[in-house]
Amino acid sequence: MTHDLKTGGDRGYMRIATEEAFATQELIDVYLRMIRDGSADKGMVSLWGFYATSPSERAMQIMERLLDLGDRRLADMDATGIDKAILALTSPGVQPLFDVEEAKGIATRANDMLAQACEKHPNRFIGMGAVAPQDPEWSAQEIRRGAMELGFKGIQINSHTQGRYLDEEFYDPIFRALVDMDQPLYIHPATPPDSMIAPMLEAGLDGAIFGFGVETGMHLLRLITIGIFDKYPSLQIMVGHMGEALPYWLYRLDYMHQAGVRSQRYERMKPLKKSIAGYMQSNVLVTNSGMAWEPAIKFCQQVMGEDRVMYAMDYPYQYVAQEVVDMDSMDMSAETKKMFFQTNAEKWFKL
Ligand code: 1DF
Ligand code: MN
Repeated sequence: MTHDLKTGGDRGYMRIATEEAFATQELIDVYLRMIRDGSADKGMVSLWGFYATSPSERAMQIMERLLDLGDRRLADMDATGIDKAILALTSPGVQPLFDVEEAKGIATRANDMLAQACEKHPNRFIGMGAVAPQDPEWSAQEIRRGAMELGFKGIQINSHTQGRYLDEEFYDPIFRALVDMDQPLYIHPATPPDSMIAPMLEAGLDGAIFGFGVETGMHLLRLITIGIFDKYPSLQIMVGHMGEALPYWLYRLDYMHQAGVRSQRYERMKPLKKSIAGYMQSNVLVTNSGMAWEPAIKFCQQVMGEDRVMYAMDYPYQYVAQEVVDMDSMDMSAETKKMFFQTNAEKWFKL
């Protein structure tokens, strides 16, 4: 520690944390049911088999914190100087559920509960809605309800839905609704689908340590390379964890993408209006959830633009006060630091 953490802007900026998770008990209960009846994928068994049943200190604390949308969470925010939290239903949300009516019911009730908490604490909580991509038309309606009735500022989708990716035409209603409502999509990680997870799981690399980022970075790349931002030039997509490694790869991605387009090696790989780096600078936003690391933050600011990098804690998964102190202490102009902690989130979430 080098200084005390207080809310209220004593360092010249408010801290807005942009990838903060909550859960509802009924969602956790469904995960446990799916693990028990054998219908859960390997990733859910690994992730929620751990958090929802482990007696370890980490798992117990995270479960308690996830389920609280009131005093406990506010006290934790106060203790770490977090002025506002942008909250979303934890990963993988209702996306793994096979019963689509059940999925929609749980997402609706989670959205209603979140909206209530935001209404009760309007200066502290901001909501991003949950959808059930299994039913894209319903999800589009729920995006509209979130924006027009619940006060939500975007939606979060937890990467793949049962091994399917949002670049499929099937999911187009979701993008149409987001663009109509002028709201961002936050693509949050999930454990990789069974088609991808085996060698990661074997080595303990399936979760937040690596599998999350690889799978989510690929998801965003699939959307970019299908031309989602040529189709919807105003669309903004957010990803956490410092861009899920894509910023560091940009040179190679663009070189190989352009080589692939020129040689017509893949039918799907069509010419785009911009380079991949170009889209990262006009349509992608990153947060530093889980990556309290000054060099990575500065690198992203350099390659994407200072207005495209935002602060996130990833509460309760990475509730670490020292990381907030470290971010406060970054060697960065006061103006840029305020963008990072506060004004970029205000701008892109339209707070
Ligand atoms: C973990 C990390 C879990 C993140 C999460 O949701 C999550 C974890 C289930 O450490 O298991 O959102 N994260 O974003 O880094
Ligand atoms: Mn997260």
